Amino acid sequence: MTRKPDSGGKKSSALHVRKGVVGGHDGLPGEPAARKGRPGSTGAPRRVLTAQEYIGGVRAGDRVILGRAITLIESNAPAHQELAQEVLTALLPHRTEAVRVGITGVPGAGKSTLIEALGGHLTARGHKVAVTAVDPSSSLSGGSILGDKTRMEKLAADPAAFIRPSPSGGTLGGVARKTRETIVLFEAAGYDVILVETVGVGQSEAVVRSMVDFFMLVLLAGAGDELQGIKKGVMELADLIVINKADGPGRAAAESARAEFERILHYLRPATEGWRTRAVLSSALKGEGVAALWDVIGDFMRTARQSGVLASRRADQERAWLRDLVREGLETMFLGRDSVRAKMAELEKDVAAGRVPATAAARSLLAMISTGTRISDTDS
Ligand SMILES: Nc1nc2c(ncn2[C@@H]2O[C@H](COP(=O)(O)OP(=O)(O)O)[C@@H](O)[C@H]2O)c(=O)[nH]1
Ligand SMILES: [Mg+2]
Repeated sequence: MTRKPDSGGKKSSALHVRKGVVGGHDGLPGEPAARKGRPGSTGAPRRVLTAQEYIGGVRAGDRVILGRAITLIESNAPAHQELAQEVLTALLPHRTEAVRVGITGVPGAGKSTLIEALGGHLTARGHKVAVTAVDPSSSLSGGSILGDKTRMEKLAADPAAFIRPSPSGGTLGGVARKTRETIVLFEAAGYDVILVETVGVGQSEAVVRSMVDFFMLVLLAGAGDELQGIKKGVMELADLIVINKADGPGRAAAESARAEFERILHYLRPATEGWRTRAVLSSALKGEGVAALWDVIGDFMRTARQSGVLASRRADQERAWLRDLVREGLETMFLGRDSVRAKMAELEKDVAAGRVPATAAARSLLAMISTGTRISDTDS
């Protein structure tokens, strides 16, 4: 093992090959006056707004600027991210205290239709409703399937509502970050009910649970197999189970499914301390049960606020978010080095061939953090 001299660390600044991109970008904060009036100086089709323009526009509830601010936080370009953080930091103290609701369930359960009905119910009562989705698969399918405006035609045209499809962007972690930051922007723009839809696959329910106050699971009746297929883990995340499509010939089946879920819920740990998860019926299509559903959410918010559970949940969520970001940042920084990537490729071959145990391989890679390995990758 060769230990590199400490002076090698001095070269670290040479690592940032992205520098040219950052420097040449129109969106860099710090010189707004110079940027004004020079639209398209980098050949970009639209001038990047200044931090003040984003902040003022979002706070004023300007829908166009809100949309562009979300696009900014969704961008992976380092210059955009820097500006985005400036905007988010300034907006943080100006948020409305919104009710954040997560909605999960299998495709076809009626989540989007329910959001359309609930959203309309709320805007009619003076609420401002923002809708988004967490759909990590959207980058694979090439477009967002969730938060799709086709099921939410009325809400999409409602001036008191704002619908933003799932960010399409790689990992679940990346999508989660963008969605959390989008929620901050929604709240700074004065939206007081935030609805986040996610499909019931993989880890996305847990991710949405970690960013909302209240989480509901939308189910269908009359599907015995489906009932079996619902993971106990997902039911234990839910503050409410909604048996949808309780209309027409499906009504009776929905009622017996409701009774059955009530029984099952007795044996499960509730998702929120001091709150009993119940099962209710709805017909999103006819708008039935939607007002009652909002009443349940109101009860929940009052209870959780009074008991302090809401405040501690939100604080826990912020802390967990911080830890996630640090973990991801470390990973990106470390695995982003050429020397680490080269070593990783080598070790992957070794472990796949059974030459080195994975644990030993991981240790030797991680040792590159502490043994003074040059951050500069000229040695690789
Ligand atoms: N009969 C009935 N159909 C519904 C109801 N809610 C949704 N649907 C229908 O179920 C299908 C799937 O709905 P959608 O909202 O897209 O489900 P999602 O995939 O969970 O978002 C659509 O054809 C809806 O019209 C309901 O309450 N009753
Ligand atoms: Mg949907």
